[in-house]
Amino acid sequence: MSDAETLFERIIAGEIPSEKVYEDETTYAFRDIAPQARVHVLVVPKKRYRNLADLASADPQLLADVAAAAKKVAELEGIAETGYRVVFNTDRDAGQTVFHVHAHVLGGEQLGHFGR
Ligand code: IU
Repeated sequence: MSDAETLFERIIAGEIPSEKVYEDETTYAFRDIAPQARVHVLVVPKKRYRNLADLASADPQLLADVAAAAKKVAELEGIAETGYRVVFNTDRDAGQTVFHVHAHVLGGEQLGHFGR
């Protein structure tokens, strides 16, 4: 198992410092170290699955927990009303680098739109 695979488990365990935004029994949320928007928070399930597809098929309740935590993060960050984006990068073409599924919560500014 590479460092990248265990990184978020070490952050959740407090072995690597992070700027925590929210935590509950099953999820942990912290600021991305390389923010791509004014608000950029990662929501990570404490139990590790490789990506969204694995999480969705193995543990739909935990996926629901991640979605609820993303909503909570948006409220705490004051972007629930203005809007935000939730992204799960999955594998090579999306540039996934940490193979412990995580939701990027992005907002706090007008985000670029694709498909227009
Ligand atoms: P990705 O979805 O796997 O592409 O994104 C991983 C994110 O983890 C990326 O936005 C990094 O900036 C972020 N990150 C971090 O917040 N702290 C770290 O120590 C490392 C990566 I390594």
